[in-house]
Amino acid sequence: VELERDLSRALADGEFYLEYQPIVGVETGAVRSFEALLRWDHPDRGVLPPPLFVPLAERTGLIVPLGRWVMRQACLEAAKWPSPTGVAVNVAGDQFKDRTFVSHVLSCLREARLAPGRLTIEITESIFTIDIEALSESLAELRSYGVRIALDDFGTGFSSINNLKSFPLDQLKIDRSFAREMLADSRDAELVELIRRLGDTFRVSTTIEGIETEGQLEFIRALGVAEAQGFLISRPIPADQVGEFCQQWR
Ligand code: G
Ligand code: G
Ligand code: MN
Ligand code: NA
Repeated sequence: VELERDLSRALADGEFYLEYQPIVGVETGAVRSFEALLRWDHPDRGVLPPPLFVPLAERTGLIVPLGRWVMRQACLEAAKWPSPTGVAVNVAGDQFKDRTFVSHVLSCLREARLAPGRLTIEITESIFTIDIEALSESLAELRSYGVRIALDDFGTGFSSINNLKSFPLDQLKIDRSFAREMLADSRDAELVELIRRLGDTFRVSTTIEGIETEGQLEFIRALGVAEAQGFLISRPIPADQVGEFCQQWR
């Protein structure tokens, strides 16, 4: 209740900021992109992670202005990175209900002078509960400009493989729960391989989250997963460290 009141004030007061977590190519080790992760520097409670306030923002409708702030900030920051390093931005379903969503994304890209191909929009499967027609129209329009679409947390929730067929997608992000158990439980390993093959079938690339050990990285290399994200590579870092990370990485 308190947080709810604070939330509407926090945006105006500049209490939000983004951290960035690198995503690397598994074969080359090269940095491909960074995922933007929202943080709220609350004056009394300290830094709060998204699960503590994003659901609240969704309930109160503040997710629309907050999401617009995230998109603009991520594009402006990414434009300073060495090309063609990309940026991935998480977008909640309700943001698509905003009729100006697509034009706002395009205006952020234009303002930042960021090539659309350097932006990936991450959606989760919970998004499929909203108006599917309108959603896929918006995604298709963004894609026609070169923006990439990733399906986040894949393999959890109410996955319907059918969504892969009817949805304009470029990337599947395999949920980190699979990485966690993969070396211990052969069923998880087989699921990772299955998702990678689904990716081949639908011509979308696969990224796995939650890679924490060299062993896990070796393993997904053998399975042919294209990209990796996780603490082994780096925790999320402040925006002003991204340039340096790119320079000193390998
Ligand atoms: O930052 P952390 O690793 O705690 O992220 C937790 C979750 O919050 C992730 O699932 C991520 O998708 C979500 N998240 C992070 N940043 C944003 C954002 O800007 N908007 C939305 N809607 N979700 C975000
Ligand atoms: O929900 P989404 O997957 O978009 O958010 C990424 C979240 O996962 C972030 O909160 C980030 O801090 C967390 N994360 C990223 N890499 C790892 C990892 O290797 N291990 C664990 N346990 N969490 C991770
Ligand atoms: Mn994500
Ligand atoms: Na995820």
